[in-house]
Amino acid sequence: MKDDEIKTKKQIVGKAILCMLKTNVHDHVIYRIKLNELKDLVEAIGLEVVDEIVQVRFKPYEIACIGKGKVQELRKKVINKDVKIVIFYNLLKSSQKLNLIKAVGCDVIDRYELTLEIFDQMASDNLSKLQIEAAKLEKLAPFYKLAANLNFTQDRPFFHSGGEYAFRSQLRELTRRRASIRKEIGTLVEEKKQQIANRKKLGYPVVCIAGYYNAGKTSLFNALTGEKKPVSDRPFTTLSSKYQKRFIDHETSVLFIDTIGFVLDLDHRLIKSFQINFEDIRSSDLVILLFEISVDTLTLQLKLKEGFSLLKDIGVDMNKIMIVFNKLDKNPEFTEKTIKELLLDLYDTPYIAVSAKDRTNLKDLLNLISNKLKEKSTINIISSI
Ligand SMILES: Nc1nc2c(ncn2[C@@H]2O[C@H](COP(=O)(O)OP(=O)(O)OP(=O)(O)O)[C@@H](O)[C@H]2O)c(=O)[nH]1
Ligand SMILES: [Mg+2]
Repeated sequence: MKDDEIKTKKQIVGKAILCMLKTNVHDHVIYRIKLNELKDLVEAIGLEVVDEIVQVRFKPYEIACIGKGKVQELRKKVINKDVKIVIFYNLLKSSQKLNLIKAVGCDVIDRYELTLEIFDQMASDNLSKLQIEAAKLEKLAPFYKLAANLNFTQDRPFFHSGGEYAFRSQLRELTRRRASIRKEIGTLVEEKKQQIANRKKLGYPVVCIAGYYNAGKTSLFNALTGEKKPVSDRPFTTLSSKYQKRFIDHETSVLFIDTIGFVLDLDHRLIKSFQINFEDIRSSDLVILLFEISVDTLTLQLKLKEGFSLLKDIGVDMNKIMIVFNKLDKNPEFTEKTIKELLLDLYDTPYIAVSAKDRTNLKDLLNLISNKLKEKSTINIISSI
């Protein structure tokens, strides 16, 4: 299969319940945005969300993340509604996952496993596939060790893992597979690093388009470069970075990079698994942080805050960031007033609103990019004198 085809691996059919232990007692809004995103992701793999359970407590319970009473409530819902899988927003320890599976009688996964499952459905290139398998094994190995010690024999329909890596007899196989994957990834990552270094040698400034899934990164990349990379409203359509050069003006040609999307509360282990994609963002001269503006102001505020802090965690210099709001056609009322409400002054970053679909304001965006790059190279020249 070609790298730029959308792969539609078989979706998982069945009913799901969402579960969250909310630790911030005073939060009455943000948790809802996070649960909505979780619902979005769950539906993207084919499941139907039929109910949800939210418990408020300053800290998760050790045994099953949620309390005994809530576990019973969950069990009843699972039986009554013929639920196939429960998906937790919180990240579960292996022991909590095992206790929950036993108590509720169906499979239980957390947001991290869910994200890996979506990646798995979308992955078409070899490096992504290996990185996903490595991350899954990393997460599941402690679970299987624990399950083996407890002689836990319930088969798990999700991830097909019960059959593939089932328990004690196959733990050795799992360890062997992890080692061989690590080796393969190591080789591919070295190749990728070499490619990044070669691109740097060409001397073009690199502009990376980063942002949340479905923000329209690939659509903008295509609109700016004339490429035809796959675009869709399924999360994580792009897993491996895409590159294309573009002439902006007689002084400036840049290399645009389209990258993997973010989710809220992105797990740091995922960043580690997809290190090479994030290396593309970190090593760029300019990062376009792209946001979809057809959402409410609060969601946008949260994404702005988290987006900046994520880029900081990856190691991006804050002076290299430019905010671009996309899908202006869906929200033409996006005005100075909205921009004030977003507290953009806090970020001290240039911003612009565009529509990748209608190609609105793309020229202004290119001017902004060119000016920002020139400003940067002037600073570099001055600081080297
Ligand atoms: N109305 C409108 N839709 C857009 C615009 N840009 C992108 N879209 C739509 O938004 C959806 C997501 O677009 P993509 O370009 O695949 O988004 P992405 O950020 O690359 O997503 P991932 O690769 O999954 O992270 C698609 O259905 C696009 O058609 C826009 O300017 N206006
Ligand atoms: Mg994309």
